[in-house]
Amino acid sequence: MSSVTSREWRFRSRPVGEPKPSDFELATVESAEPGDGQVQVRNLWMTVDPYMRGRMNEVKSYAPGFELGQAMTGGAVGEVIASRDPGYKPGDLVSSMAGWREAFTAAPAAVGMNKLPAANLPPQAFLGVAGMPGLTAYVGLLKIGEPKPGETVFVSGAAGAVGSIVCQIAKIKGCRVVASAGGKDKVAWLKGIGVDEVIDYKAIEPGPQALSKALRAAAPNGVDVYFDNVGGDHLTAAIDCSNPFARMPICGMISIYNATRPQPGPYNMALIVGRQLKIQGFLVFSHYDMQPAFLKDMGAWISAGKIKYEETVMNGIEKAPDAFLALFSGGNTGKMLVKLS
Ligand code: NAP
Ligand code: FER
Repeated sequence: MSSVTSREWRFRSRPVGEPKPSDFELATVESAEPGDGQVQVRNLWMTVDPYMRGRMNEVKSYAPGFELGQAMTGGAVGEVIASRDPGYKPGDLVSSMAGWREAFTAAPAAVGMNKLPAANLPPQAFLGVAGMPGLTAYVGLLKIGEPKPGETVFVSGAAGAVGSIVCQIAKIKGCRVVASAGGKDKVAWLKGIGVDEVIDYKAIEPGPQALSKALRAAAPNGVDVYFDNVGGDHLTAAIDCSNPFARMPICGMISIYNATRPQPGPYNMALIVGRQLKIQGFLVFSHYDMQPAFLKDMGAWISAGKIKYEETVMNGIEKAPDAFLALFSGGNTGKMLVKLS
């Protein structure tokens, strides 16, 4: 046992609009030898997620925001290198919220530490397909969206961590899946994993209701479930093309996370009444009771080849802000991850 030198990213300045590299600062620290009840961990992977943008704002929300001058936090998986907690031993693989750093020493409860579930998956899968984003897809689609075989499911942000899993669960449930993503490569990848129709929203000719027209063409029988990762024009188009009693799990609205002024809602909200739409926001944190069922189903689907997952990997702690910023310009296909060692 000994102290270990680590680097960690600190929150330097609150972004206005799009975050920039100078909003983060890399510091070198010592991860001390563990004291009684503490565990020392070397992180192998960390995740960057869109929700972190909200934590950079000075607004009250479900969870406290990042504090200026303090280390950033977020999901990570790592290996125990020393332990003075009887529940952990060197070599154990653990998840925690002590991401954005190479190594740390902490009491397990202080950083939300858990041993990784036994599963035939690489550790970083627990930051993506078998972790928070995968559970988000599972809960949002199945519990809130309630898809029935033969229905049409429209998914925005479809080539991302959550969206790509939503598309494939919807196929498993016998639905027709229409997806939206930006760029030819993402379109090709989504078709390769079984999506029926893909709209390249970045290639649509601009014009009034352009996305609604593209969606109507891709979903001629209308939309029964819309899984919203994007908000804005995508939500408007989904409402335009909705069938009576459509369900819309609102997972995220990444198109407006960097907005600097209040954003208008869809102009067609009156349709919600006549079409009897159910539009419901949700947070994955309220649904961890579904995690055991999720891990069982997801493990079986991956083993059976019914769910495929992609990762976009940046190497080294230095790259963490770049990886985070790239989420807002579509730099990832599947889960965006930073490999630390
Ligand atoms: P992700 O989809 O892997 O990455 C973000 C993607 O968003 C980018 O790759 C980009 O893809 C797309 N994007 C960025 N700016 C956009 C814009 N202006 N218009 C359209 N698309 C844009 O991220 P994720 O982790 O899976 O998260 C997806 C959504 O789910 C986010 O809204 C996130 O906040 C939400 N989420 C919610 C919960 C919850 O509990 N409610 C949990 C996890 C995630 P393109 O190249 O296609 O533009
Ligand atoms: C997300 C967007 C928003 C997310 C969580 C939130 C876990 C939470 C918002 C809040 O607490 O107000 O992608 O993912």
